[in-house]
Amino acid sequence: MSTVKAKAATAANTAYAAHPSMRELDRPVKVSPSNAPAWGSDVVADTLRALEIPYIALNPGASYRGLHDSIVNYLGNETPQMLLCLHEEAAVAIAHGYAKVTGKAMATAVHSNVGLFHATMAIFNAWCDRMPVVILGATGPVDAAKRRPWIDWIHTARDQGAIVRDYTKWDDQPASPAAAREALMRATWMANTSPMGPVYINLDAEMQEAKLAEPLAPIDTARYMPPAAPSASPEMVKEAAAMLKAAKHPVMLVGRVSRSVEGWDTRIALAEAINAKVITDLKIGCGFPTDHPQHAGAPASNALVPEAIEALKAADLILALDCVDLNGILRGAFGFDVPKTKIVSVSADFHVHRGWSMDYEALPPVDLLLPTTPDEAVPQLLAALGGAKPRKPAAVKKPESYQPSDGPLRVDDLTRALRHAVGDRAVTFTHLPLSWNGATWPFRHPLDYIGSEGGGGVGGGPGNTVGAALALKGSGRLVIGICGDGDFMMGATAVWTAVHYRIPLLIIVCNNRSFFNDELHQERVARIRNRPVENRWIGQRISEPDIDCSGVAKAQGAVGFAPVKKQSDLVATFEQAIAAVEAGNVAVVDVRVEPGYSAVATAAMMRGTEGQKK
Ligand SMILES: Cc1ncc(C[n+]2csc(CCOP(=O)(O)OP(=O)(O)O)c2C)c(N)n1
Ligand SMILES: [Mg+2]
Repeated sequence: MSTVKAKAATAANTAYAAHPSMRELDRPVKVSPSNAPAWGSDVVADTLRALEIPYIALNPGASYRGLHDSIVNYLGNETPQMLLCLHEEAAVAIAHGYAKVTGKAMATAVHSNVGLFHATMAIFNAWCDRMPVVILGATGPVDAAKRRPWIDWIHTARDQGAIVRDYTKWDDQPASPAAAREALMRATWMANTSPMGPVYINLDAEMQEAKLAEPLAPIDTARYMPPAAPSASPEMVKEAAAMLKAAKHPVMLVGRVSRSVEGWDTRIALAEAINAKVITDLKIGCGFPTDHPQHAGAPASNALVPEAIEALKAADLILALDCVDLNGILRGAFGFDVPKTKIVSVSADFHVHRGWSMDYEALPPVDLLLPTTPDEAVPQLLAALGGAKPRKPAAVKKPESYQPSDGPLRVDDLTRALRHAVGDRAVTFTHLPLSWNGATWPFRHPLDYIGSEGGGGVGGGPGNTVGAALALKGSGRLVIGICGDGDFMMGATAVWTAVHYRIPLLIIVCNNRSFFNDELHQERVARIRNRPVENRWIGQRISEPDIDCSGVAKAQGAVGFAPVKKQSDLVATFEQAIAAVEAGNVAVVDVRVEPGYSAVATAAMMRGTEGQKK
């Protein structure tokens, strides 16, 4: 008898359940179906199941051996199912990638202080990306009299949650199974409520391993997790709609939005109803078709393209839909002049702005704030404006016919060849490199691109890709993560988890043999100081030896290909790699690209050094 009542499976939550094929893997033997919860950690496991957590990505450790046993021998390694990871950063990055697709938290478990230390950067990435992850940790025994000599002492910290408190929504260290059950419900509820984010629950080893003194009265989790979406008042919506209606040249800045098709269609309808120019941001998942005639130029990451700057300068109203850095965008168009244009912002993000991390960015001027999410507000705004206009079907431009040249292989050549090899398949990009040129690949569906790692922590690309591919397993979408060589090498062990759990995906490494972003930084400093820019590569190049990134993947069981060095080999290699993925494999292609970023990104990084020595 479980101590927590699970919700019945509904259409809404089946997409969130584990993929049936995963159930064939890592099956425990001799698990009694009539198992009764007998230990503290059994209550924790029961609660994870009641919360319908499908997976728990973990790296093991003695501090949570009680919970580990409960998941395997009490639950039978189902809901949640364990996903073994070779590094805690990968475990959290996988859960983060999963949330980027589903909008819901899965769990991770990390060992005491040391596992949590490894996990921190990935937690920060999820935090900045406002993505939910339930992180379980462990410590102790808190009671010093119960500690084993040495190891239990070094792995017990007085306030372990302090390591991550400043970039999680909430943390707790429950002292009893009943308190742990409550903490898990609160944590999951908070993580999945907008603005979303990671949460941390630290489980005392002794609490996990103690026999249950008495059975807990069963509870129904749903009653403790009421829906709590932030909302704007009808008056505010009316006022914003009137401002939109009066505007002649509105601009819609699309920021953090869900992956829902309904939300996507409603944003298109709103933009068309008010004839707004639209600007999207490669830092986050796509929120609007980038080849729609109203999309101003191509999407970019840290800099605005000229068409976007022009649209903003001509705007008489700006509608900002939960932008990651609204003030930064305004600065890209208006410099340090405060724009006179009226600004309506839809964002509830201020609820999670805290003192330690400044990921809230500069305070933007806002004339009307709707304190809610774009997914809530856009349909209301559209209704207040009288609904959608009839739509013409979007004209889909075919990519230009592909012709490799025998010139140097650049990222744009990689993209053209990949588009050709992919053909009409539906693709989800789970990561794009800093060298990506937004003009080269249109996004036409909310799952075409799920955004970057969020916190600028290099190394998240592979893990985010694995987690997203897990969520998309069986969806028919071809999952492709394009990572820099620096990013791939920092997060490479996530490949093993994908291979072991048979999660098909393709990783393409844009291998420029360098932490190239920082070469540009060194060039900038050298120019300003009138020093030799020729030395920018020192301490940056990952060459001599060059790394065979697909070899690193092959060693972990993935299908690896010989590094591609010529444009003419790209399409054939991509076709083989796609065939391997469609046969259920993990494939990694290492493409030796020339170092270089798109013109917009390079210009942004070099701004202010024009005229200085090259
Ligand atoms: C954890 C971490 N370390 C260092 C940096 C600084 N940094 C920003 S971009 C970058 C280069 C990344 O190299 P790669 O993934 O190969 O991309 P490239 O710039 O070469 O296209 C580095 C080192 C960072 N953002 N995060
Ligand atoms: Mg690189």
